[in-house]
Amino acid sequence: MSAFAFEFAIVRTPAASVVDGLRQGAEAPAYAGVLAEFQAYAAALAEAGLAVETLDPLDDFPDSVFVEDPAFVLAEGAILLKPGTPTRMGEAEAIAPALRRRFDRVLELDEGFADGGDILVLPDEILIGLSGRTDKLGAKRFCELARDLGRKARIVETPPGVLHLKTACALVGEATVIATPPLAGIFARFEVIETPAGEERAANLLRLNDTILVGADYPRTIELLAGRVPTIVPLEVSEIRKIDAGLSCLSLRW
Ligand code: CIR
Repeated sequence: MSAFAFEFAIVRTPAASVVDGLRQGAEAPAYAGVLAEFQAYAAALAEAGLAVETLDPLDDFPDSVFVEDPAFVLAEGAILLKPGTPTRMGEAEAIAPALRRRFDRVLELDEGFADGGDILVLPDEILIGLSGRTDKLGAKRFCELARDLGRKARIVETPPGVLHLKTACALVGEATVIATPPLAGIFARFEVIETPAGEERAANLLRLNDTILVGADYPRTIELLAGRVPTIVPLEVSEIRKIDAGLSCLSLRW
């Protein structure tokens, strides 16, 4: 089963409050810039062949544009997660109606915490990374729920200081991943493209059908990807990067 064949996506327009999104750095993003990056991203999903549903902005939740974190979806069903940080905890409830409209099976993480940014779908298994947002209890329960949806899942460690597992790795092809050097070792059965020094953030790219979306500021990574897929789409991420985001977190895909 391909792990990057997608037909549908859900995205959420950033609210004006996105400028107050959680961030480790000093500089807040500009709203107009985040909106422009979001719009280009949504257009790229459509261009890659996905039917995109856009949800309304939620001003009460500054980080709610990052729909990947409060839920996890597969063609077989969805799992409502429990974001592991106080300002994002209400996001799962906020996205639940959209998922219930689209999926017959919507399971719920009822123990611990887990963010979707920590969940990487590979062709033969799903990895969930322990992080500042995903604890052991949540990860263990996620693995059980994934099994209920017919998938094998297991827990891995996320390197210290990295927000989410997928901040530092992504699937590139059936047998190829990209990862920062500290994570390269967990992908024993894969060809691993290591991010060039200074381009670690490029690891949060997105393979969709025959297309890879990648941050435009990472030219050496783009060179390493050349020829691996028919279409590489460099996207501006300079504003969303200020709130610690990349390209996977802006959508749910199935
Ligand atoms: C946060 O700290 O939760 C947001 N500012 C960024 C979330 C990025 N999500 C992701 O990579 N899956």
